[in-house]
Amino acid sequence: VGKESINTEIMTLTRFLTEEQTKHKEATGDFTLLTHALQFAFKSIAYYIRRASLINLGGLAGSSNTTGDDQKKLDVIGNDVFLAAMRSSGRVRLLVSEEEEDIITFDTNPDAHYAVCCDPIDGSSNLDAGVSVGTIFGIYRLKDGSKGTKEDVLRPGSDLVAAGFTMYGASAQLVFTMKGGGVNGFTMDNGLGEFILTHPDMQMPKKRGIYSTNEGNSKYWPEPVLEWCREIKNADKPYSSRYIGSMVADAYRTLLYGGIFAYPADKKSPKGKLRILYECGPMAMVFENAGGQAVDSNMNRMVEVVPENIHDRSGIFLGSYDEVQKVIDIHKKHG
Ligand code: AHM
Ligand code: MG
Repeated sequence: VGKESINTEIMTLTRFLTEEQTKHKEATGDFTLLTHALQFAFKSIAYYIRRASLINLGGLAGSSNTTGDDQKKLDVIGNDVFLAAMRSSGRVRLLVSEEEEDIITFDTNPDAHYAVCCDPIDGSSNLDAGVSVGTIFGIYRLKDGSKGTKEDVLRPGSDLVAAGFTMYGASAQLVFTMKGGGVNGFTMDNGLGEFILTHPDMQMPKKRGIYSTNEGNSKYWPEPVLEWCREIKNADKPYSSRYIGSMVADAYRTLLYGGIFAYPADKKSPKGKLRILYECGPMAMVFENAGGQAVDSNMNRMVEVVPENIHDRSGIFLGSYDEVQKVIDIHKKHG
């Protein structure tokens, strides 16, 4: 290979997780094994999505999930892949999935300590157009002495031990954070079959004039949200609008470039659209750990919101610190 500069000191996700484990003296390796299974689920889902239109995986499966969305064939496959990976890791006791009405308890893993909440393929309405979709996940440790009940997952995001999301785009990206830690971004190297650390210690810009929301809903928005939107569009330098309609993709861009993503509660969806356990909570943890903010439509910190039921929804504003603060200040003014 002559004198070409090839980086042989690559930080793969596997190496990263192993090094993290050795930092924690009390670690048993259970969490590390769980994350290896997660990693496999991401790789598999990325693979099927990439091949979807070639092997007839496009379109609807002919069913609808618990919250009434039409299920795509890939929603079903993504869910099955995820479920099998979590069960076979042996380290997961409970699984909450957007595609499953009830909590799944793995009887094969009676002594496992973890509960995983996930949206296996978020943004699936975009799938057939080849737009980026991804997987969102959050991991709780079961409460002390618990054998796995719904109380182990009906908890605030601030209890999460780890969370993150993938985006299956031009390349597969993984954003991962642990409690009290930073945010790290990995890119799938298809040649090596490994996620490589490409965005260490991600810190998002403190502000940026980009807003990302489905403004088609503005007819239903409450006054403070309308005022915020008018204000940013009439600023000296009006904000740019960017909306993909795939939370993982809109969030990934917002994390990198800064700005704000909003899906407020409104007259049409009084509780908001996005789900607390496997969309809002994990995303909020990522954004806070990267120096941003995330609040619900009542301007409460999103990671403090506790769902009553596993599929509960919430309004959400997340993004750069100053951009979210602007929303909070306008809401406070309205009282
Ligand atoms: P899904 O989980 O059924 O894919 O729905 C969630 C998606 C998010 O990815 C995205 O932010 C939002 O729904 C878009 O909603 P809308 O089409 O109403 O703008
Ligand atoms: Mg979703």
